[in-house]
Amino acid sequence: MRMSVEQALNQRGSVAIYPARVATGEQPGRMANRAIFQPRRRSINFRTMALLNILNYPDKRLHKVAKPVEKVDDRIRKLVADMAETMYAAPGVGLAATQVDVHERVIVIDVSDTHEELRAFINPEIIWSSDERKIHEEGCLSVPGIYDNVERAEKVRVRALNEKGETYELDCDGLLAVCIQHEMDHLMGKVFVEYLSPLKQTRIKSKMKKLAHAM
Ligand code: K1U
Ligand code: ZN
Repeated sequence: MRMSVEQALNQRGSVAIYPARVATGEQPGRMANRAIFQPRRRSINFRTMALLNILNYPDKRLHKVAKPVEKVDDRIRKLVADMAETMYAAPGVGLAATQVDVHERVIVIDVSDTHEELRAFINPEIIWSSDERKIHEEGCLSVPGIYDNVERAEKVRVRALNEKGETYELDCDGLLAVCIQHEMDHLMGKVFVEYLSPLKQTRIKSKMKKLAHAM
């Protein structure tokens, strides 16, 4: 059964970081299975949570480079909560702050079927990538209706801050690895269609512009 946003962010409105596969000192490339995160509570009131507007490609603001978050405070926790709600409502499995016109290094991801694995990545860095690469079909909430294959590292290790401002590391593979690389591109102002051929990009831009005029 899927979790609601209210359940994913717990009863007092906190961003719940559910047990996740996290790095526990193993060599890069080995997936660790020990959970070190516990759900935790913060004083964000859900009643104030908001659905944010997602920018559509080819909006120029999607090409802005996000700045590091200076302090993980209630403003950032509220942004994480709003981004999570927006991602679940879309629906999607990830969202970068760039896509909601906030140019700070914040990402939310939940690749579970049940909305039980919401993760916030604040000031994320990829600290290791596998040499093995994999082609995966990608979509993007900023390019609705367009799906295409992109080749990326099969596995990555990410270092980021959580919503408490604590540093953590996470080994990612499968859809999570694809998604974190896709979202980190957004923070650098890059949209996945930019990996496609110039002809495909032109067609996608024209389709998106037609869609915008029809709305
Ligand atoms: O960044 C985004 O726009 C979110 C994007 C993340 C992503 C998905 C797949 C491959 C790479 C990156 C999406 O969530 S697109 C929507 C989507 O994939 C999805 C929607 C509902 C259920 C499952 C997946
Ligand atoms: Zn995207």
